[in-house]
Order: sequence, then structure tokens, then C-alpha cells
Amino acid sequence: VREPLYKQGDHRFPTNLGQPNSGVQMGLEPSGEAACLRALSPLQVALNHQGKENILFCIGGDHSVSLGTVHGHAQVNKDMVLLWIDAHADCNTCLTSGSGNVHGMPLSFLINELQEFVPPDGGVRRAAAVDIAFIGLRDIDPGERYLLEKFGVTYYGMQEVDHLGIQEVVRRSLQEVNPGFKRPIHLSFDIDSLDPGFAKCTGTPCRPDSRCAKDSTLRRRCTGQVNPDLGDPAQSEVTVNAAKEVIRACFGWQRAGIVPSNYQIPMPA
Ligand code: 4U7
Ligand code: MN
Ligand code: MN
Ligand code: MN
Repeated sequence: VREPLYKQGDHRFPTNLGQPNSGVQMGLEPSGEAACLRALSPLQVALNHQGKENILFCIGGDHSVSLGTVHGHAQVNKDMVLLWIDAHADCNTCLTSGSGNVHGMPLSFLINELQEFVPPDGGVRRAAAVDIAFIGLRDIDPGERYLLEKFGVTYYGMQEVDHLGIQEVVRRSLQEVNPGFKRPIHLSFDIDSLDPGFAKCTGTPCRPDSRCAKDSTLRRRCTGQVNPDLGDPAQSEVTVNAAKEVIRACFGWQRAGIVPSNYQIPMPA
């Protein structure tokens, strides 16, 4: 059992961010079946449209690392849009948070409109509420829901994913925040957005179907992202493989196979 990284109800800008309490091993061997990856194909279109050479990739956890990555990206690309694929909305303020965990708070500092509710942070670059879309939400705290509604943030929960299909949800999200794919995209992907069947080893596993009840036991287990030390070795392997597939898919890999740009079909002599 870990102590929350931040004292509950403390109203200071947190300093203990992105604790290195988790990680993903990267490798090349193909394995694992993450059905959720189909979700990423409209994203691939958008990313390809922008040119692969411009992709910056950051891996880490917990999700409070996003304070640094989003800040950095927004400094360079001021017109950036933010896609947040997560079971959680991660926009608790220090005062709405029930757990005191900073990984549930980063967006309260990263959304312009929320600044009156959080302590001053010395100049974090932000996105506007209209430039953010959430996908996969299924465990939202009351304060978070209030803020999402108040500022009209685009969000598609698991119910919409069930109803419309993930492809359509991703397409609509991009259409709303980035019509024509003209703006740079910052994708923040939380492994707990996947079905725990594919990714059990996270601090906050959350069943993706709409029957997913708000489970109070989840609240006490909010520490890491991909954490191969959680769960047994078999679950750990499945989780790591799912993470690798998501990463590869972001860089163009498809289950249907890909053809390298310089590929030439072998000719008989
Ligand atoms: B993650 C939670 F209460 N909302 O604030 C909180 F349910 O980065 C969970 O998305 C936060 O994994 C989860 O602690 C943060 C909780
Ligand atoms: Mn999450
Ligand atoms: Mn998260
Ligand atoms: Mn987390």
C-alpha cells in the first residue's frame, strides 16, 4: 500500500510529479491481441497526415508526467489539441480530489479555464477546454464531472464507445477538436483505458463495459500506470504486450501488416 503522493486537501502546486514508479519494457517481438487498437486507425491517419518525422514520443508514469509533456508540447505548438484516452478524467483540483493522488489532477493545471480553482504554478502552458477531447471515460469523480460540464469539454465515455463503436468515437473527437487535421495533436494515452483483460497491471484497472460500477476499492489502488510489478508474471506480460501494441500502432503498425516505403518485390532471376 502506497501513501498518496500529495497530501489530501493541500492547495499548493505539486512538486512530486511523474514519480518513476512504473515503466514499460520495449521490445520488437510481435505478440498479444489488443482489440482496442482498432481505435487508433483514425488517429494514424491524422498522425500520418502531419508527417512522422514530427512525432515526439514520451513514455512514463504515473500520469502526472503529462504536466511536463503537455507543457513542453504546448510551448512549441501553441495551436496544439489534446486527446486524452483514459478511464479517468484526471482533472481533479487539489481540493476536489478524494484520493490526494497527483496523477488524478494534471488537467486541472493544464486547462486554461480551471486556473481559478488551482494554486498558481509559475507558468505552465495550457490548452483551452474546447481543444481537448476525452475518450474512454468510465470513472469520473463528481468535481471532475462538474468541471467537464461547466466548460463544455468534449468527452466520449465508455457508453458512447459501446454504442457508436470506438472508430466512430475517435473520428468524432478529432472532428470536434481538429477538423481537417490542421493542428498538431498531443495524445495522452493511459494504459487503464484498455480492458484489464489486456492490461491488468496498472494501479487503476477499470472494466470498460457500461456496467462498470464505481468501485470504492479502486480508489485505494491509484498509484501507477503500466506497472509490471502488479499482478502475476503472465498478467504482466499481457499488459506489457498491450502497451507495446498501442505504441507501435501510433507509429503506423497495423495488424493487417505494413509495407516499408522502400520495399521491392523480389523478382525471379
Ligand atoms: B489516472 C481518481 F478517485 N479519480 O483522483 C483520483 F478515482 O492517471 C483516479 O487516470 C485517478 O490513472 C486516476 O484518484 C489517475 C479516483
Ligand atoms: Mn486512468
Ligand atoms: Mn490518467
Ligand atoms: Mn494513473
